[in-house]
Amino acid sequence: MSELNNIVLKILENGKGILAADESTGTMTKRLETVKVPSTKENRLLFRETLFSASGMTNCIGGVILYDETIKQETSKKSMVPELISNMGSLPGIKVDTGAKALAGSDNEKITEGLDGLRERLKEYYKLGAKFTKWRGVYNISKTCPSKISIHANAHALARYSSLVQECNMVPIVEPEVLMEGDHSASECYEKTSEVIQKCFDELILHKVDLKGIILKPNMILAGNKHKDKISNEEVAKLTLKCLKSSVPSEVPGIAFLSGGQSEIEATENLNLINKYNNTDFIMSYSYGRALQQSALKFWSKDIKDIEGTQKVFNHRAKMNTLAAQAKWSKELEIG
Ligand code: 5MM
Repeated sequence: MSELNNIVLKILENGKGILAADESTGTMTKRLETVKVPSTKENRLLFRETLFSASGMTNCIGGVILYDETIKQETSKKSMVPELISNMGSLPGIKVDTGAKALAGSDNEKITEGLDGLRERLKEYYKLGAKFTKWRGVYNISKTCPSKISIHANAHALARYSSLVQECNMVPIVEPEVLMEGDHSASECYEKTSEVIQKCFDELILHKVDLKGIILKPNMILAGNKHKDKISNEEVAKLTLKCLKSSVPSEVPGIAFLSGGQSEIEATENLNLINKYNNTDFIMSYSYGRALQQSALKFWSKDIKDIEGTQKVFNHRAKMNTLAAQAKWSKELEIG
């Protein structure tokens, strides 16, 4: 088994998932503003260190995606953040894209940037302890979107990124996110997500990426948030499985979903059903940002010194999602 495949299996073993704590400073500032905490370097570190040192990290969180600022920070106990994560039994990872910018030749669509100088940055992150990386391509659904240009350009960038990451002995997380914003139906989401994922794999294969050494981070199949009808959780799970079964090559060892604006419970319940009906060989787990941090952030904002209380809230969410990754979650477990 390759070294990269071992890393994937370690991150996703026994229902473990990924904590996406890679919000750029702009996004983290928005998150902190919603709970009225000033977005200083110190506060961003304090919240993140609180989560990274929680006991739930050891049994539930196989990997943490960091942002450039965080991977270079020193904790209150004077260790570097990646060392803290490793000591908790998890693996440190890093977001390496530099954000989604306006895509020339297309209206209202984005292309993710960050390939220039990437090889050098990867070497630096590897030295800082990163074992895996993340790059997110973002697509919206409308009458004309995602356009062929956006599907092609983002797939190409994801493949060039993945190939460079594997050259540096790290696992690339490949994240093509079809957004849930809009009035599209679930079947439109199904169709567009399938097209986007298939194109990503065409490019990954063209660029000789070892598919056994990647993690795919897709969206679930949902109706747009402005669509008149919501589909049931059972339908979400079945459509998501159908889409991935037909679009993802069987060599891929693991899939870790993004939550994409679903509520915490919805993201957990859908993951549980996906695993209940999983008729594939893929490990199906989570790589949640908001759906792992929302309640903890709200609790923490009331008293940023209440480390223990905040960790309790986070541990609960991590445990619920790890149970869901093994189809062992039920609503009753949420109480108490
Ligand atoms: C944690 O948020 C990441 C976005 O950061 P920026 O937009 O600031 O670059 C994002 O890529 C995240 O990893 C995924 O979308 C998953 O997060 P959610 O909240 O959708 O589970």
